[in-house]
Amino acid sequence: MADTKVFLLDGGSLVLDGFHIWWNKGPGGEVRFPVYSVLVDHPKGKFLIDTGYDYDHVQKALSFEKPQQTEQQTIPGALKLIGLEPKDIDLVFNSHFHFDHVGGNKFFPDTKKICHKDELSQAADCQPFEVLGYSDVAFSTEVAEARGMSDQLTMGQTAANTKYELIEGDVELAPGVTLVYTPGHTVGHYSLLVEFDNRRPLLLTLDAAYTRKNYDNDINAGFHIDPVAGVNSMRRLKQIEKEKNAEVLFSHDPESFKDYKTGVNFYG
Ligand code: 5PN
Ligand code: ZN
Ligand code: ZN
Repeated sequence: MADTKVFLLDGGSLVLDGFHIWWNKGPGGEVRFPVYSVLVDHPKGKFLIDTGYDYDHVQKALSFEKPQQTEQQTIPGALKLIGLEPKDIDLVFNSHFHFDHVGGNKFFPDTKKICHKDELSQAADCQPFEVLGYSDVAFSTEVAEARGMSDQLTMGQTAANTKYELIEGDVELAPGVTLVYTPGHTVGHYSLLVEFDNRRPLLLTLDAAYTRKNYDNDINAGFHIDPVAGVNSMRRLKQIEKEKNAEVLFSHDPESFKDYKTGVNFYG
């Protein structure tokens, strides 16, 4: 754990109606929220958790989400800010395969990639209400071909360079870096716990809780495969928060994000 650093890579923002962020609760109306990825710089390797959204994909498939993303908010741009390039990353882990978490996977053809064992098959054969969430399939030739969307494979993706190692349950990536299985939002969703030598642990909910209001009130976002599992996952995260005295970071919280460390500022 010595010297572990966590960088949040600002990936721009999107818009949703409040009833999609706070399911059956609201209030409705346009909410612009952040999207970011997480770089864990650990003595055992540089782990990238999620890769944000692809601007062109969102413009094409979900233009109603009004993407705003500068060059510095792309994955290569955000890595460059901290003096890194995609080739410096040792492992890409996707918390789940929604479009706003996989858009930059295409920059990592030679990097080891990991996901939950059921997430890949679900993205390849999703429920009708999940089609928009799983609309960017360029992260996997297998998924793109299964869905008849091979036209998205424009950056030389092959079966070999979009292979995923499959995991299940909680997994420790390296000492103090734990993937916490939190299904509900999707079948194979994970949150992330990072422990340090010299500061409180960070618990990143990822899409198990979009915002502090979701978390504090056990409110799912409007996108889920199993809302009961989603509530149970939030309760589990709160137990971990208590046990570990963790600082909790949310995936898409416009208010909290203002205080998060981004760019060259890091946790550690
Ligand atoms: C930001 C966002 N927009 C749409 C969807 C969806 O259909 O499933 C998940 C999701 C999102 O996170
Ligand atoms: Zn999601
Ligand atoms: Zn998301």
